[in-house]
Amino acid sequence: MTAPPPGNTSERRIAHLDMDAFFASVELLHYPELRGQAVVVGGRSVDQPVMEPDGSRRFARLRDYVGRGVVTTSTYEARALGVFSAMGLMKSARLAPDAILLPANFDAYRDYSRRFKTAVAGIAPLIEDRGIDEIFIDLSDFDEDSQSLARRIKQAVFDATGLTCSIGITPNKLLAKICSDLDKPDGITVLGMADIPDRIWPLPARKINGIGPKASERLGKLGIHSVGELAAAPGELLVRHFGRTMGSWLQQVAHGIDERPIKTSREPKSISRESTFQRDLHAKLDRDELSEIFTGICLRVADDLARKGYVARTIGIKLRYADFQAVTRDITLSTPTADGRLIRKAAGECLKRVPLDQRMRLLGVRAGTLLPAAELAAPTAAVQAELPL
Ligand code: DCP
Ligand code: MG
Repeated sequence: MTAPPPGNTSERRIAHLDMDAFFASVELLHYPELRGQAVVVGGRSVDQPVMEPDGSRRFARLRDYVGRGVVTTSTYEARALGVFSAMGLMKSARLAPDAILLPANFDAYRDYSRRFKTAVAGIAPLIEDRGIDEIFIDLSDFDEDSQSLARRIKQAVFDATGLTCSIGITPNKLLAKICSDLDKPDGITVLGMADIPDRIWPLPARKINGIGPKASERLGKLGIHSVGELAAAPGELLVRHFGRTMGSWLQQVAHGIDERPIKTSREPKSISRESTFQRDLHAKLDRDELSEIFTGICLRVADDLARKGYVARTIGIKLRYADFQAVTRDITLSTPTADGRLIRKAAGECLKRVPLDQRMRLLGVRAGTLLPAAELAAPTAAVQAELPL
């Protein structure tokens, strides 16, 4: 059996969409006369605009601000003056004294957040919600080319909100998140694995989500500044300085590798079934009856998994004794499954690890660490098929 070539048709298509200057842009919808100006969101409600007798609005200016508040976000015109999120308002007043200051209005931001997500869901429903102004979208099932899909999604967001966003479309979440930021505002960036050396390696390592200020400082001390330098660093050097888990993660992400699936909000964390017995049962004395109930529960869990389209990586049991004490045990499978017999076998292993001298009143089986069955890669399925049952 030969492995599929890299970059074959099974490559996923994942988009990351991030709204442009989100809070500030929502404010501009309410105060269109501020368009094109340096505007900062932050501070307190005392800085609310005041309506003048002639019907015009009087806005607070950054230079008049006194206090310890910080910039929540700023328009791109304010950013051009050096004013960014998390900067102290008084410090930013020195850079942009004439900038308009508006207090945050979270109810409006939440409302627009819902609107843009609903608009995207109308086109592509496989969405992972990443917070108020960003989402991942799985576009793997579309035939349409990425540029035109991105344009269509951006248009739907604009029609629903009057706001622009930026989109990155790539084979995974890691790269998509980086790419949505490469052409902001109102941008589209599409790239594949082959573009990594040209487009990703020149970027500073901290552009990778998960490499924070501390890690990038430590990398800097090792002479590693760009993603490309990280990709070229010897694995054992990274493991020595960051530990095995983080070290190998750093190596993977530097090569643009990221297998994490899209997690839609409706995705269950686990699927479980349990049964309270008509009378308390004893593991040895009521062995047959218990075994039949146990198998029944496992088959129902398998059924639920199949119906919902998931496989489970962990199988656990819950057991409540006659005295109402409860215990749980679980085990991790080497291959995720939705097969009733394998679930029964794994749950049986768990049962061997709990004390069974007391009678029981309830038994439950739980399938956890779920992933969509479709994501079990084809090669794994092929290997499974070759195993004797
Ligand atoms: N936000 C915040 N505090 C921060 C950063 C951001 O409260 N330190 C809020 C305000 C932003 C929103 O979250 O509008 C989204 O954050 P982003 O990082 O996406 O920033 P923007 O959407 O404002 O700008 P960009 O165009 O760079 O995405
Ligand atoms: Mg944003």
